[in-house]
Amino acid sequence: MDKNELYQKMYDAVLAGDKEKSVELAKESIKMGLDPRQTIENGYTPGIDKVGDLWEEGEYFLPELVMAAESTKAAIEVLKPELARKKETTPNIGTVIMGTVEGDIHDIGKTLVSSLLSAAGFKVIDLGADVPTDKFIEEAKKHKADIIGMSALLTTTMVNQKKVIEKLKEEGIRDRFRIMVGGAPVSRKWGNDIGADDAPMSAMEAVKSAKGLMKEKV
Ligand code: B12
Repeated sequence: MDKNELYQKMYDAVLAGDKEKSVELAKESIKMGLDPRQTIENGYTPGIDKVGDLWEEGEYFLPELVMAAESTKAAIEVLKPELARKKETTPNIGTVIMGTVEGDIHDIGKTLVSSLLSAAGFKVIDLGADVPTDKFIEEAKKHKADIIGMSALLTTTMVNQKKVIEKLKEEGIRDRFRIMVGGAPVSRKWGNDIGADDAPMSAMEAVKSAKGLMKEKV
């Protein structure tokens, strides 16, 4: 099987919500020596994106969405150690606090961004999903974070990214941190409007952006 066939099978497994198959294919990609980042971007991400479209079109319902999400997450779990193994030699090029904002349980994109940042040499403190505004700030202070990353997948929760930034401003510590926001409904314009430093559109872009923000910080 060549890599494109494998990517296609990954896509199909996510669409079918077949967790076992999804995991098996992730293991296969490791055996084949494929780059785990490429595997995620070319196999699993297109799958979950398509599931989103099918849901929007009314073809898929919540159980299918959940199964597809679980299949994607399980595959990423298998690939995580591979990502870590490929970590560049420079230890801790910066500390990132990452989480999905309050009221929002979507965590696939956020976890992907965390994994890739950590593979690129960042120390990532992943707070998980549904993270209260104050928690972002407490943890950023505690770990002397360089960057705060916030994910939001719902138009109703995006506003909580803004709340964190406003709270930081109120405390007079906004400039201590660089701030990245992301998630499907987030645009560069939104990032700009709420006073974030950047709003990268994908996990790959997030890595580039984080490296750039670290340079700016010095
Ligand atoms: C999977 C999924 C779910 C799963 C989530 C499982 C999980 N553990 O995450 C489940 C089934 C639980 C779910 C629940 C709900 N969902 Co949902 N879900 C999705 C779906 C299909 C895919 C999201 C996803 O994981 N995409 C794949 C990842 C890789 O992409 P991503 O998250 O966009 O991340 C990439 C970039 O955005 C970026 N990025 C992401 N975060 C960050 C952070 C930073 C700092 C940076 C730099 C970059 C970055 O990098 C990532 C990788 O490239 C989307 C549809 C879609 N196309 O987005 C709907 C979607 C987000 N869901 C939606 C809705 C409405 C819901 C529910 C409210 C449904 C309900 N009625 O209960 C609940 C929400 C409950 C809650 N309180 O949060 C709507 C939101 C509509 C809106 N405008 O607000 C969407 C858009 C579907 C739709 N078209 O209607 N959902």
